[in-house]
Amino acid sequence: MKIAIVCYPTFGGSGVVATELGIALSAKGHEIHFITYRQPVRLEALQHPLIHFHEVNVPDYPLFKYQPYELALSSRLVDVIKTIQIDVLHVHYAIPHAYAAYMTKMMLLDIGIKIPIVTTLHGTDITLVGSHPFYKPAVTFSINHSDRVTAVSQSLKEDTLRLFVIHTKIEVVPNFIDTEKINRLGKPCKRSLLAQKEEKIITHISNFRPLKRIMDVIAIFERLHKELPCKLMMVGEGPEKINAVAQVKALGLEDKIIFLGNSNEIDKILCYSDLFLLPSEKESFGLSALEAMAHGVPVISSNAGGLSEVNKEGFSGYLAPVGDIETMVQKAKSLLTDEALHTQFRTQAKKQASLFSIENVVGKYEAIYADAIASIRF
Ligand code: GMT
Repeated sequence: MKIAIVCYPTFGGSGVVATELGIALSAKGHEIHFITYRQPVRLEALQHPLIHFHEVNVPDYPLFKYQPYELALSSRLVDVIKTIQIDVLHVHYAIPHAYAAYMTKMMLLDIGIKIPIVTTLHGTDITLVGSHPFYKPAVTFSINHSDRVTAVSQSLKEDTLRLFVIHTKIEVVPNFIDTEKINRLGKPCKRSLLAQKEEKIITHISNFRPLKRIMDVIAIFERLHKELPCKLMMVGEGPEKINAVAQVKALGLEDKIIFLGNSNEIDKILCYSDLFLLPSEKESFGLSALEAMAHGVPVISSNAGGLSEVNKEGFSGYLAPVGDIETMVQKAKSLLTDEALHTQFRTQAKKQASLFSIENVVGKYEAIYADAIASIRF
């Protein structure tokens, strides 16, 4: 198949999922065309002869207070789909991608070309931004006019049906991870680069938005470090970072809490890690938790959204209600102070992650594409 993929090219989970999916599909012989405003961060240039990247440029015009990205995207989509004779268009994150996809479909129909649209809902496009009254009618319309709709967790599917009036079937296709690739990575890792031998390494990775509850991460660590030697790796960039850095300074923990910024070395960092923290207020899936588990890192998370579908209580880690720092500290302590238990959870975390292995998921998307293509032919 010739598949066009639209996503955000940033470090966010939806862009990572879209990119890894495209790479996996190309390995199965499909021709993949990424169409976005920048090369996706996890996409290496010239990675595979079947992978192509088409940049969307939005010309600056002083009359516009807001530059019309959807217009530029749908025009570029029309151009690429027509020229390359794309079979199916898969858009990740509803806003504004599903909306631009619908306009693309209509413009192509006008010249006699039919293109099916598959929309994957990722989380905040539904639970936060998409349900805002300013966007809701357009998001509802775009979901209802997609040929196939998928959600990355059962929880997100339920949120979508609760927040919008949807009459299109939503299929749950969970996020995935290339467990084989992780197993192939070089070990042992050089954890001495980050911490002393006796120090446990705790990691948090996110986009530092308020819903990630960064202050909870710091509060949990502050309590833990009073009881055991440890260090905290904070990976990512975002609006809460400035407050987090100030809080770390106020607590005098600058030498224990390290801010690593956005990183392309997530595999290395997770290889060094003993525990992963994700106390989010909302989380449709929690891809970073899955990545940690695939590296054998147990997860202490909140039980928000789809996290309980990913992190299995008492097996790959522990879950607690949002804001329940006390429970998270106690659970983290129990894991980090009991060598045998920690080793057991490391193994179990990997086992739980293997349920989300890429091989189980790529076939589902291929079937959805084939179904979407068939649906527009009749
Ligand atoms: O976590 C974010 O805020 C970024 C966002 C994104 O669009 O990349 O993540 C969402 O999609 C990820 C991939 O499907 C999920 O793993 C995240 O749980 C989800 N984030 C939220 O629901 C807050």
